[in-house]
Amino acid sequence: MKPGCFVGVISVKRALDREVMNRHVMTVMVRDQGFPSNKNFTRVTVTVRDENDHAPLFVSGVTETSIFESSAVGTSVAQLSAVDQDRGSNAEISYSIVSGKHTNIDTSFPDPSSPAPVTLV
Ligand SMILES: [Ca+2]
Ligand SMILES: [Ca+2]
Repeated sequence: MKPGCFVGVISVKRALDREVMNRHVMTVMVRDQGFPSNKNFTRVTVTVRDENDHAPLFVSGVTETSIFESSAVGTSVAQLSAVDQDRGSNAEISYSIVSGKHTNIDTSFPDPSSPAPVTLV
């Protein structure tokens, strides 16, 4: 550090939430103690990086549907949609059936960002 250089620190006062505000732009002033004092200003931009602090949420509640027993293999049974407030890989969603009798039903993911159709296999 150069002689005569004084350090000012900007610190977090309250918890940050990227999903509420992902960028904080502020103007910081430096002032000497002379009389009259001299001042200078600079702009500081703080970007809040994402943490995986949100679970995916299904857009609709419980889904109940029906299908004819004669339905062809590949027939769509239901489409489910979910959202995740995080960003990037923290917001990527995949679907899987984790319980229930479903040996003839499976999920497919033609596009991870689109609703997940549940189809007969
Ligand atoms: Ca997430
Ligand atoms: Ca987040």
